[in-house]
Amino acid sequence: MFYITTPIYYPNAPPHIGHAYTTVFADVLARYHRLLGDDTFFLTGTDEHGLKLQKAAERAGKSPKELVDEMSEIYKRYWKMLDISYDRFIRTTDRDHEKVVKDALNILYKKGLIYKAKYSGYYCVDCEKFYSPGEYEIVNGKPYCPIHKKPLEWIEEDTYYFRLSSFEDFIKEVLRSDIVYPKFYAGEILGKLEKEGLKDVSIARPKERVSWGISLPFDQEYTTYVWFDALLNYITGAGWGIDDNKFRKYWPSVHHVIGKDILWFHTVIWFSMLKALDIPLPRKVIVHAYLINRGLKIGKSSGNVVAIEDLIERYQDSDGVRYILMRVFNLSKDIDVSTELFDSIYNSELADTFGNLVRRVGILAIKKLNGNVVRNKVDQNLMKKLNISIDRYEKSMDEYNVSQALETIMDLLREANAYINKERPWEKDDPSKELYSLLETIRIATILLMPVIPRASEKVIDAFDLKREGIKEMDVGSVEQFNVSDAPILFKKVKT
Ligand code: ME8
Repeated sequence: MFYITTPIYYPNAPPHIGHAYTTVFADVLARYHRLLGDDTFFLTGTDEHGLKLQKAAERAGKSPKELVDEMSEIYKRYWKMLDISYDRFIRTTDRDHEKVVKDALNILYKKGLIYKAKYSGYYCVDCEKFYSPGEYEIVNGKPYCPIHKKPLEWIEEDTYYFRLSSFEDFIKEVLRSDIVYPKFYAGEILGKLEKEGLKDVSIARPKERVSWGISLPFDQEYTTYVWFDALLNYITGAGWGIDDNKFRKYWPSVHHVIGKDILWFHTVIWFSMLKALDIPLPRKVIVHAYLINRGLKIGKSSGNVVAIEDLIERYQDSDGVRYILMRVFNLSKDIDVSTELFDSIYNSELADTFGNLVRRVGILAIKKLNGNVVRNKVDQNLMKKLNISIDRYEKSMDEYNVSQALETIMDLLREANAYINKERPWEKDDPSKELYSLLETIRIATILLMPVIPRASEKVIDAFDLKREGIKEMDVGSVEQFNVSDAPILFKKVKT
């Protein structure tokens, strides 16, 4: 069983390269697990309530519902363009989710974990978060959001609190385990907890200020705080309180993929909510660093967004974009987006290495052997390299290191290209052994590349008549005969 989630994104603007970064990564892990034969469930979606969406709708002269209906379709369109194979696209305006939020609130209210009291503090609408002194920056004597570099709003109102403070010890203990990956991120949260302790959190907004949200089931004058609502999407997706069998099946294997900006919510707040609801914690929270541009995190508020459609146009289809994003993907380190770097990855690895090998071997097989390459002994060196590569690839993927997994395959493919140059099969009367060895290498590489470049992989499968096998069944040297009917050009180089 493998259940994987992405953050649900705010649909106040279309997704950009940063959202694609997370979503393609989650998609690659989902596809990899399907290829391993695991029963997989992949959830993504949109976070549609709250002040940020309410204000975006006002600016657009639309009702919030009109805006989110339109925008969630736009998200789906982008994910289709990028071949994102989600099993459900969840919207926080979905009926079943509304029920989950209300049920959860009722449980916590009855347990005495929610109470009413006054709140005052500084708020960032872009983060949908209150900031306390020490957390915000002071610019020209005014409190500013440290992330969005915008003035904070002073807010004073009656609200409902969730007793987050009572979970401090629990959270600290959990953060010492290896639930957060890579683990150093948990250390950052622990440090903050040690320094500042844990205060109760406001989980409601008066309707006159924020009308766009799910009403509190025990007080109709209030809407639910957007983060409290949003985090619950992960249990709605698995069927909590709706489909118990599904929930029992998938929940224990849940993996949350998130950017490091929302780690506090996905550890401190989310773990406390789950504990309060007697739901087991997720298996893993996988955290990645940022894509940056000119030194700043890419985002709408920094004004340095790279559009997904521009990338798809430059690299011809989704495969190129997916491959590049995954080749630079990094959990720990921020990555600077640069056209030179992207072009060089695309040209040297996809076009010159994988594409070129497929094209050369395809042409040789057709010319020399009429496309029929029968079983032979696989060249010893290639065989060794293949076995090592498969092991390394699986190990890297199991550590969520997709970039390293791709590097391993490229290494293997470069070796295969060198093997052709050395053996010169075009000069031989019967290059069956060489071509069989090369086709086996291509077959294995194609299967392993499927999670990242599904379209090109399908083209090779068709052209070389490969079986659609899972990773567990792809035994090196097991193919009786290859029937090569085409030598496709998989990737056209971009002009730099
Ligand atoms: O935070 N680099 O939604 P959001 C890497 N609705 N990843 C980036 C990125 C960048 N420059 N920019 C965005 C929210 N991301 C909430 C989530 S979940 C219950 C609610 C990715 O639209 C990254 O995954 O602001 C980040 O965590 C997410 O988009 C934030 O998306």
